[in-house]
Amino acid sequence: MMKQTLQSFELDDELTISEISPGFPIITINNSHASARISLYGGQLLDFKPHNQEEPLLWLSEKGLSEKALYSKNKAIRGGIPICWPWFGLLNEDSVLPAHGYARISLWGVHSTQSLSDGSTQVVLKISGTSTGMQQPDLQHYLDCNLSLTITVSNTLSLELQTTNRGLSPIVITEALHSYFKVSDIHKICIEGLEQVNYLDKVNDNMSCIQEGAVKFSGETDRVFVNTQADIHLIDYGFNRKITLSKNNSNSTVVWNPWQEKSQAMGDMSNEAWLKMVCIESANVHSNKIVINPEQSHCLTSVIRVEEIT
Ligand code: TA6
Repeated sequence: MMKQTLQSFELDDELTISEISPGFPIITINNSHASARISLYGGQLLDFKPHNQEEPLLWLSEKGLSEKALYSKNKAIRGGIPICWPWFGLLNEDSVLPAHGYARISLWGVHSTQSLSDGSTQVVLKISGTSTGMQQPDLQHYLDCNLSLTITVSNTLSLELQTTNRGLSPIVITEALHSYFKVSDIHKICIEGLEQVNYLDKVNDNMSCIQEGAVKFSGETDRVFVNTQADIHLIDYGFNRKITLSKNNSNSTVVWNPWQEKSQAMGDMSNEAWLKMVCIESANVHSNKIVINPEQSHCLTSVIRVEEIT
């Protein structure tokens, strides 16, 4: 069968495909509701901005564009929505395998692009276990997986990450849509929807804690909330907006800000970046890991919308 060229997926001015640097194709969407960019490297949404918003919803590191640190093979792009799959964090404590798995450091293929009747644009990206860099014998079971990401860009943003097990044995995965949100100032935000939820505190030896009130930030924060399906609200008093993150088939939510010292030690974040971002991730991690039986699928979904604070 003839391989389709990337250009054949373009939709006039609504969706175009170009290379941001050699080997890094980017889909650019501009429809009547919003604009967005998606990198095929990582299957990663980079930007999303409804036309009625002054500020983008997602944070993307500007550092590296000139230094080539942001777009380099075997390294995840810092910002937007990286896909953590088939594991979140380290595979196990002393693992030397890539943190957050292989999906975010693999080149995805375009399966389809479509202009929907309500003016939104839908893109389906795919990758198979064998086309990621996974080769290690103990990862064989993941090679039989197919992964599909459906992104729908409207005045809301929807992401559906579907894992299908084509192998003969059940597989276990952990996963996250590692969304980096742009904020006015980390001191001027709070996160609602996690009150009284149990979390593992990664900055405190994974201590088990209970969230009292809204999440507010005054230092490094890395919390894995378990057994929660609730909608999350990111209230930003500086931008006067509320971002709501709704999820499906997700039992964990991760909240992360590296704070000053860690952010400055990271080569792909500028010194002040920690003030302008927060990660809120729809996930299935730790005790919420997912088992997928042969010929079965599992679909993690996240929908993001924004409104003014009234
Ligand atoms: O989701 C939070 C987290 O797991 C943190 O522990 C932090 O290290 C972050 O992800 C970023 O990980 P990365 O591998 O992209 O540097």
